[in-house]
Amino acid sequence: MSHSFPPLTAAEAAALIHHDQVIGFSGFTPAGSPKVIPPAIAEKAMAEHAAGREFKVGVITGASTGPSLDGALAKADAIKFRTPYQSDKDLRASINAGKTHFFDMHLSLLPQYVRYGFLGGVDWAIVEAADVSSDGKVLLTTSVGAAPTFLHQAKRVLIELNRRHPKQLLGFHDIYEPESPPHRRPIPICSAEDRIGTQRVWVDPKKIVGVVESNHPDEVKDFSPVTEVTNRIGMNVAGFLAAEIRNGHIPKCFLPIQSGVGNVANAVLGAMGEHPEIPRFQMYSEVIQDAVIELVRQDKCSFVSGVSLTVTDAVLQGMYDNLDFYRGKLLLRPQEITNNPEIVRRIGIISINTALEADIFGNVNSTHVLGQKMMNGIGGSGDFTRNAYISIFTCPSTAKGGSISTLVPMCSHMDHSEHSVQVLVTEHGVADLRGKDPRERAETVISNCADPAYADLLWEYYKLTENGHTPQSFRSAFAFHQAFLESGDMRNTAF
Ligand code: 0RQ
Repeated sequence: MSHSFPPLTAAEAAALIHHDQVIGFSGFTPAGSPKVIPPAIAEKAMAEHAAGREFKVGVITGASTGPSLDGALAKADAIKFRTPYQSDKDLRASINAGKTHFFDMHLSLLPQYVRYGFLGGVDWAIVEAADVSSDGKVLLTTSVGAAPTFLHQAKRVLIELNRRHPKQLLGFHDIYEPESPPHRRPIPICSAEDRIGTQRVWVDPKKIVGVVESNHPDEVKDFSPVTEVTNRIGMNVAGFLAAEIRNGHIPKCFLPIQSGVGNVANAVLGAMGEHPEIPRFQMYSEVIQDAVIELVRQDKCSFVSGVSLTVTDAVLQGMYDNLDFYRGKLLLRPQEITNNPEIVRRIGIISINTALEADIFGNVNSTHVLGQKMMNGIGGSGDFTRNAYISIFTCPSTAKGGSISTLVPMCSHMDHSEHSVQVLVTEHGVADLRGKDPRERAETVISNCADPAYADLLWEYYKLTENGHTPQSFRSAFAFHQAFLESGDMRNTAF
């Protein structure tokens, strides 16, 4: 072992954590999150509850995590508050039942919120590492997220040393934390592959209380297979971007791509890889999913900078067997840098994210099912959309077997406004909203993107009122949602 810190069992580590403390966990998506200490904290919580004592902790991470962290702690009712993003079904249920305080944040802002003390102090950083040296140099595993900030800001540190990850990961991370204003300097990234930081995070070794050994795989779920609908969405995005190259809006050398999370995003990337007119491209993205690795393998993607390697275990093992192939083609950075508005605007990112619903005027809801239930969170979609060279949102035109139209008169919750959303894409087509007024946008969205089962209803809504720059009817704006609540099907909408 290269370190000289006290070896601890997960239970011994959990015993050090007390009620009401705040923990910054590594991990961005399940990639790189600790997986043996959190279940032990959950067990401690259950024992404390059984003994009639309170036990809840504040949980801050880079983004979502997996069942061993969010799932175990939510099931144990051990989470006092949670930020900035989640996707675990048990945690989601607890949030939507009003039991867990969740605040949904732009991911680029999280590290500086912690650094500036907006969230109070951080008692513990619990960080998964591939290696840690006696002088406190921490080699992170499959994500960077906000781990450097947690390591620097926390009073005490626990390391989960995961032997699954090779020490040859050294060189795949680029660790850089900006100064706080007024001392902040420009972040010197002008191209996706620019390296500006260190390979490991340095932490004061006196803060490291102990090291817990682990051999647990990242808990990345398999993607749903590409369907006819997601494939058509992908082809529509690729076709739109190819036309943008042809008409000179995008330079022939192309621009870096950011792609969101989930099944739709995975399918879009696959389609881009196959389109003959899309040249070899770079990605400056957040989550590196399976489809990206395939694009790198095929040399369609020449370089990818991201926050996390959120790939399924088989894909990760394939990479580890051939790590030198990926060296120099892939870099993991803190979310504060990857999602940084300054860099997104400078390097001209084409952002492609998925919407839950969009309205005919181009506002987008990424987070709330029927305006009330939290799905995952805004994640990085706002960081990229607001600052992109071209911002694209994709979604199937319907959900839940056609009973929900994802295109509605007015979004039931709004994450991205008409001012930031430039292009909407469904399996039916592309609505390019740039340079259009609200009426033109509505006409384009309904004509090009709506499902035929809903187009007439959307036209009917649009024609309800002649008034105003944005023709809305207060009485009917949520008639689609109301019809779903009352009958389980938006096709029953009556104005
Ligand atoms: O539910 O599987 O139970 O049927 O929502 O929908 O179509 O599989 O989409 O997996 O791509 O996820 C927006 C959630 C999309 C994701 C969201 C139901 C639908 C299905 C999932 P079922 P799909 P995806 C940077 C970018 C925010 C964060 C972000 C997300 C389930 O992309 O969390 O963009 N984005 N980050 O049936 C009710 C609707 C619905 C609906 C879909 N209108 N009403 N249910 N569904 N539309 C990366 C990071 O930030 C980490």
